[in-house]
Amino acid sequence: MSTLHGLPEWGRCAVMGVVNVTPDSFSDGGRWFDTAAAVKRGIDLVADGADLVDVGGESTRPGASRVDEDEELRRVVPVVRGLAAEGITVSVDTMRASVAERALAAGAVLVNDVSGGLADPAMVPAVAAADAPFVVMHWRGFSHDMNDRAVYANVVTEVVDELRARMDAVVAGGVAPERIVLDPGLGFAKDAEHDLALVAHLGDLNALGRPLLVAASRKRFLGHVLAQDAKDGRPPRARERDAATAAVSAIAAHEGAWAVRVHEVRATADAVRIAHAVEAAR
Ligand code: PMM
Repeated sequence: MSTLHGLPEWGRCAVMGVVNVTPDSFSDGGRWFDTAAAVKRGIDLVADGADLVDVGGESTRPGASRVDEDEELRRVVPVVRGLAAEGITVSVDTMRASVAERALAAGAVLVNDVSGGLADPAMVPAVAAADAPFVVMHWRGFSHDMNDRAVYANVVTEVVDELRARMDAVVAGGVAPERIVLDPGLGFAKDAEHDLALVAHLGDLNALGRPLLVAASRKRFLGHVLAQDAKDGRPPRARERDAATAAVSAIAAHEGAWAVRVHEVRATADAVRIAHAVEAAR
């Protein structure tokens, strides 16, 4: 189990609940678009067993175009403030330094950047200046054409190498190594086989020596696997992938992940506890 400077110590794989304040996110777009509904959703996720809540205002679904900065701020900052006021540990999911800064000022304690600081050159300096914990995800480019970048000779070694290079750049930019969390970026410039290979080799990512965040929740690769046994051969809808998500949460926890990021918390909260108990019984 890895620990992370600047955040509570949960003693097991943590559960990060997701609140997407967007009209168009892949699995829950439009559901928590209003500030009050989004804050209530975050409170409900904590009641269900989330240890922290990740608030995002930009959809990164494949093919998505970018939201403008003012709109992202309008979506995210009041929700962060509302959740922090409830004493909830809040993370902000953004690729923009300005949004990260305003969210930290509003009470967020972790910056989750799916681009690992690549999308906005001001992000790494902003995170360094705030001395905030920082999630660095494996990323090869914006969502509008990321599927074209899903080309690997060996996805596991390439993701490990690219994450290591990114981590080195972030540290060179002033972020303390002990504040960095790494994330393989399931579904980002990856097809189903790539995602499965990464889940199968999470131990290789542990070799990077930093806490790992695994975000499989409702993603396409789960639908791809489940479609193979479906009567109509079609993948279940995103919201019908929560049991599959919990299965990955158990695997990730077993492999020592620091946290799993999920839309539906209850099953995953149980999964990480069972994984922890099994580990303790060894
Ligand atoms: N995936 C999404 C959004 N944010 N953050 C991290 N660190 N890792 C991810 O894999 C990730 C993320 C896309 O999922 P959603 O839009 O369905 O919530």
